[in-house]
Amino acid sequence: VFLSLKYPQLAIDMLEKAGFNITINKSNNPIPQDELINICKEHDALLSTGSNKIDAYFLEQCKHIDIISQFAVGYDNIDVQAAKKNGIVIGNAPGAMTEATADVAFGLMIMVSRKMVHMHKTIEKGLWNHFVPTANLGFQLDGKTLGVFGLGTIGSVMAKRCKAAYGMNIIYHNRSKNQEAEEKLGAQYVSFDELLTQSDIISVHCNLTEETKGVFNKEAFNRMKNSAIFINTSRGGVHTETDLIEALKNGSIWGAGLDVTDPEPMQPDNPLLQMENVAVLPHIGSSTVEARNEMARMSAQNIIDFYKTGTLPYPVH
Ligand code: 8YV
Repeated sequence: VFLSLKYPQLAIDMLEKAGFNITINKSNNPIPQDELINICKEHDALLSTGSNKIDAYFLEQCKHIDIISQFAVGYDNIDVQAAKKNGIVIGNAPGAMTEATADVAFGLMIMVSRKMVHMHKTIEKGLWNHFVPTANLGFQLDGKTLGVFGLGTIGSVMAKRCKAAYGMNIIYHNRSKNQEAEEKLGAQYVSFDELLTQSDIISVHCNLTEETKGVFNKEAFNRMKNSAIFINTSRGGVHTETDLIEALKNGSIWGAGLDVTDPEPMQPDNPLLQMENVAVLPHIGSSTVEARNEMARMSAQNIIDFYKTGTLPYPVH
């Protein structure tokens, strides 16, 4: 088994205990695709992550691979159809980072509503001089309307936190209705346009697919409230960055909180980093000890069970 990065020790221990020979990329730098193809030629299984480009070319070159187990819930870096065509089984780690990612969305929402990143910077710049009654104003979140784009596992936990903490009204837009969330959270299904026009905060929790790529674009931002906050902790490709920058500059929306960008990493000269009502984090949704260990367990278990029983506990179909 090749481990494309130095994953948590739990994954290494589990695989070694189960008798696998493992090789680890200990550098912690993502391996360029051509190099990874050459390495995979010497291996039967790959423990991969979002930074590995596993496209049709890769899968054609590595069709001898039995299983690719993704250390993530998202697998937009993998061409699943091409994997199927080449008889390669794919697994992932759904649910491992649900709470951790919802916390980041929730935190970004508060950070943006009170301009916390900007406030921190003003102190660093020596600009905390005296109290000004009308300066540094954000706004409160109590009773606001949260619009969830993609009310699945993570979106539901974000909605649950917002309802419990702020009594928020929850609306959502999905491919299909989420009956459980409607019953438990009183969430109301709305059209995409209603989500845009009615939400005070929009939080994105969908997968990145051909359907969701760039849906938060100029048109969408123009439909949103001028006072709205846009939060994205799913994939940067779901919003169009140039349109988001424009929308923030011209006041179409009030603020934005991002844990994901396109491309990643974001460069330090990005104009978003200079904006008062913006908070950007370096894709830390799953960065908790608990989540990363669970991701390690699930992704290792996929490989172990596949060779033992022929089936995966966490398959991607
Ligand atoms: C990972 C994620 O940090 O699980 C996901 O889909 O976005 C994060 O947990 C990232 O994908 C690295 O693989």
